[in-house]
Amino acid sequence: PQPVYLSDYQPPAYRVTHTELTFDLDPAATRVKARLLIERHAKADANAPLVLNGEHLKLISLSIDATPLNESAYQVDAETLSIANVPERFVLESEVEIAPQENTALEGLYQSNGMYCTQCEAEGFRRITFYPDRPDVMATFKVTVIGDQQREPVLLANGNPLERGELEGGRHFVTWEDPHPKPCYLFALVAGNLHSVEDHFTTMSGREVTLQVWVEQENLDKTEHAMASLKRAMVWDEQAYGREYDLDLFMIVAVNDFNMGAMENKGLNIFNSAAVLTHPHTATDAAFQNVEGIVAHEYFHNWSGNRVTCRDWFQLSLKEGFTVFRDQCFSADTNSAPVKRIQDVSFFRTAQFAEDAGPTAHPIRPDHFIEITNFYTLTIYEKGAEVVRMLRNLVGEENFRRGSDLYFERFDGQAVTIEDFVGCMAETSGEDLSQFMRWYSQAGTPDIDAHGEYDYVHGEYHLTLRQRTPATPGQPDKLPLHIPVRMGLVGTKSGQDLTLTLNGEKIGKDAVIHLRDDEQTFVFTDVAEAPVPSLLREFSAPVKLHFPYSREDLAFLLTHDSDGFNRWDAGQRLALLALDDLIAAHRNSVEKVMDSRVVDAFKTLLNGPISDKAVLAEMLTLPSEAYIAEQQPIVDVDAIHAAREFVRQSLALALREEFVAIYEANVTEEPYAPTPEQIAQRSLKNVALSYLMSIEDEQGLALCEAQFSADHNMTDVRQALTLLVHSDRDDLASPALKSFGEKWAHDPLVMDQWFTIQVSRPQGDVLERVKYLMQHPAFSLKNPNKVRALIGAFAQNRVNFHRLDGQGYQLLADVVIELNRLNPEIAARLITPLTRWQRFDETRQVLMRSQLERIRQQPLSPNVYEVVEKALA
Ligand code: DPP
Ligand code: ZN
Repeated sequence: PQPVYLSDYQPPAYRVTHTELTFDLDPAATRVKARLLIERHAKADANAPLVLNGEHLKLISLSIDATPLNESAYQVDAETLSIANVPERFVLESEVEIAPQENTALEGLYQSNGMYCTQCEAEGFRRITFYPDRPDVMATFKVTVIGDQQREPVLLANGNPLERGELEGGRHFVTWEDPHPKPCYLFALVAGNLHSVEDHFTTMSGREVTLQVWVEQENLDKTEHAMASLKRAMVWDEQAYGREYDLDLFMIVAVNDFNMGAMENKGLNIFNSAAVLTHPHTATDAAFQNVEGIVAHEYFHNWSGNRVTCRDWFQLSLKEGFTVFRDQCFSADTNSAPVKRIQDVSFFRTAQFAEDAGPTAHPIRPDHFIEITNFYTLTIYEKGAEVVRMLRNLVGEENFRRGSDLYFERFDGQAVTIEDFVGCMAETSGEDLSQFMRWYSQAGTPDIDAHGEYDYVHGEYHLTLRQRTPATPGQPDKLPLHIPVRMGLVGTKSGQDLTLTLNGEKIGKDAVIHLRDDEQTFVFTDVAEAPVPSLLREFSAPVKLHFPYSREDLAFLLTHDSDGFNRWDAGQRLALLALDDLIAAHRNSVEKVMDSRVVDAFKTLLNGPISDKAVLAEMLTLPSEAYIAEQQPIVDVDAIHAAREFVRQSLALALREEFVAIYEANVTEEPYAPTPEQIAQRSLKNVALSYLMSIEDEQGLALCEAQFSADHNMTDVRQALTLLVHSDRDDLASPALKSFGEKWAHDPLVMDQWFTIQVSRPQGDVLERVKYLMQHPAFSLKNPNKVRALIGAFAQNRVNFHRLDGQGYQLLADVVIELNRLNPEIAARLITPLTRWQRFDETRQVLMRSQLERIRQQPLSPNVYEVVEKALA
């Protein structure tokens, strides 16, 4: 397979102004008729052939302006249909046949649980009909769906319904019209035996919108939260961005088999059921919050993605980075803002940093790719969002809003580039953002080495920042970036933020300094007392900040920093220093000794006044093994696990009374609600329980069992079950697992959790368990959620996946090889843990590479090929 390059971009020679489609549904032989109004682009060569994309299509007929084309007039290969001589303006009609029931790739039109649905982003539409499948071709659509009245009573497509009626042979049809020009990746169709919950929304200009969430009958009681989230998102986008909904109908459909989380098809969002269905008994707090965020994300795409879309797929972050940023702000406004930031950054620094440091590292705007589905990554999405956040902070909130207004207004109905977006921000703010643009083209995470010195004599603080971005594949040399560093100086005597004076100018107690060169020294004057610097507040840039903090400094910041995020981060840094010592002790077989400063810090937290329970729960949570691993030059999974367990147990032993008190103070009999208050309470209580269970004493076990049996809500039940299964008390875990599995055998989303809990157990022969569960009737390799819940979760199980006999790697490779045939997109994603082989010891490196080599021996999809080649390069 050959890569495509951004630098080769050419505007389309022909555009489609209007698209009419008729689907005659059949599992094995769906007929798709297309009637396309096509025009040659004014600047295009008059002899330019018409080239349409099309894959896995059986061509039945083809005509231009109602004249059938004979076979010599066109050429078809596995990927395209070309017609050499076409008029300047014409109607192209085609009919093709496709087989939705055989489509296991879940791209294009496929079947899930008997219902028909589509996924066209990025390049799935070419599996539906011959078409210029590229986002810069935007057309209005009229779509007729014909199905069986019994099997498919509900027939949905984008836009507003226009007409419906009965046909012969028990068939019926519905015609839909979408007046907004859109690229074909936003096309959607759903047909099946579905039921809906309906609600209404009045937009700020008074437009009445009908809202529907479509699900299978048994899930009707799981839609309330998604609907409420949608309404909140609609209000928020009006207030925060002045964006209003633009059709009479907005639909969300839940489907079980879905590669991604959800899809923002115009007026007809299709969701992975895991990203929409919730019920207190089946979904955890985290799932409720995830649903809220994803519903909002897809809704926000209506403007950032649909009304204004991407010129080409290299610009993917234009819509995704911006939309993730928008959904992050929404969730922060709706829930606990500091906790949202802590959770996002914590995930980002673990997973995106790893991606940016590995063989698949790529810029937010890649310059080439083989398979675009491999680029729906943490870099495009999450780092893209961090860059938009930096932009907002650089130009200020007001200019940012004026910039986004300008962007939406100027480019409405167009397919544009990242320059167009950043250009609007530069225009409204007057800022020079040219250096800032490097964030979009340079891969890798910048390291910032910071160094500070207090000059008592002159009352000055000298802060030196040095930036360096490591080489990434294809980018050996990096240029300095424009990095906004939000900071304060916390006086060690007063415990307060000191007023900052830089270059003779007072800039406040909390300010942003701009690092643009490789190295810069900032001299703060009138610094009356020795400070501890608080740097990169709220994680103001996606960088690794190194500052030689002492443990005393960190303990001080933990209690005194005015920035909640950095208070949390100080705790994480303090724990990491202690963990470093313990990892070394484990490796050298020396007795482990707990750092009393960490215990004291936790004690202070537990006994202090509690202002925000959700933040406290985060502060009491140790860095994950994956994040600890990120900090190590060579990852020693066993030492990391042992060290972290030692800290957990030491804290539990030293602070047992406190944890019990916290637990008891936060038990509630209130009916479940996913409110920030209740969620905070539960997370605090469940953190306490996990400490108590780390020592498995009688009291902890009793609380855990009682919490499981009380069966109050899934958050509590899942935590209790996880802790039991991950303990050494198989006598308690086995019956709990069994009863849970039996109780929920009918609910696929709960069974996914049941799989994950078992295969993420750190000890025991989990590999055997994985193999056994792969035979379970609730498991299927064809369902991406199952694959993620069982195989994906196992590959995150650090100790067990990385076992020294290599069998964990082998199992993953076996699954990748099989999925490569069924669903290349999911197969390619699943390889990720193996691509990180450079991070491990020699023995594991050899084992991981040998599995990558084994995969490479197979006939591969372009998706898997691209990832494996990079991993072994
Ligand atoms: N465009 C989708 C999303 O991120 C991905 N399928 O919302
Ligand atoms: Zn998105």
